[in-house]
Amino acid sequence: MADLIWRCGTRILDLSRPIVMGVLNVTPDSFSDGGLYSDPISAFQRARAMLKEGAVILDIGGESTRPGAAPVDASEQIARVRPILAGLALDGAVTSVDTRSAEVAAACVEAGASIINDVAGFREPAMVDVAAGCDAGVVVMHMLGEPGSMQDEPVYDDVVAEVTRYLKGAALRLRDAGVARERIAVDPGIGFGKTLEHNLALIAGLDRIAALGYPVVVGVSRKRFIGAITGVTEPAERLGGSVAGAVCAAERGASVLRVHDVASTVQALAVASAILRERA
Ligand code: HH2
Repeated sequence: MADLIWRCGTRILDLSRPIVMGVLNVTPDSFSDGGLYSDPISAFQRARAMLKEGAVILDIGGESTRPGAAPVDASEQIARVRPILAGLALDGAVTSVDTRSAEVAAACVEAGASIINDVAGFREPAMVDVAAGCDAGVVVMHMLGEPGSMQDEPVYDDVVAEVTRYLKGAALRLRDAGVARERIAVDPGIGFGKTLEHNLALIAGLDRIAALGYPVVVGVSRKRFIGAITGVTEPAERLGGSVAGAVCAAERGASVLRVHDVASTVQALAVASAILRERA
């Protein structure tokens, strides 16, 4: 995938090597950084620190999607994230808004967000309309059901085949609506309606998703499946597992790694990429 690019508004991202998307949750209840960056000053400081550490994209969310999280209405999400996105756009940063709401996505693109990251996979027609009406990049993620119930015994016959088919169909619907192919990235949605085995199968089978030809975004950072494997209960202490997951995902074809711990992941990916290039 040496010539892969991702067109995000006026920015063209070079994905010939894996890049890092830093996570910034401006929420009180996100599973690992909830409450840490709720005020704009600490959010800006965190954003700038992640850029310094090598993040190419900052993904900013005003609603937690952890299992069982309470929905946040559009006006509250906009109030939380728009000032941060607008300020970072003035700095020239590439930003992404993490939302399932068309109203929030539209307001944030207008404020300067370069990417719409929809964990609901653009299943809402209004989200497709927003994407078609702007030139932002889009992340189409797979989620089984809704955050409130997605972890209630998720079942698949062949998780990799089913997620790949879903992503292919959702991307085609966006293209039919007028979203250019080079604006679209796909994401298997690690932890979104998946058991530990499903998550492992998806990471191991990422090459099948990458074969669709779209850049693949993957978020394993600090997630529950790392705790299930290692016994580490505190999300912020899952650095080693998160970095291992990011490196394995990149080796299987992921181009964008969505992470909380930017510096360690950037360093690990640089070394892994150098070794993999030598092997090639
Ligand atoms: N994971 C989370 C949120 N958004 N977006 C994409 N594209 N891929 C992911 O894997 C993904 C995502 C969940 O993590 P986090 O934002 O840290 O937590 P919370 O949803 O509790 O705010």
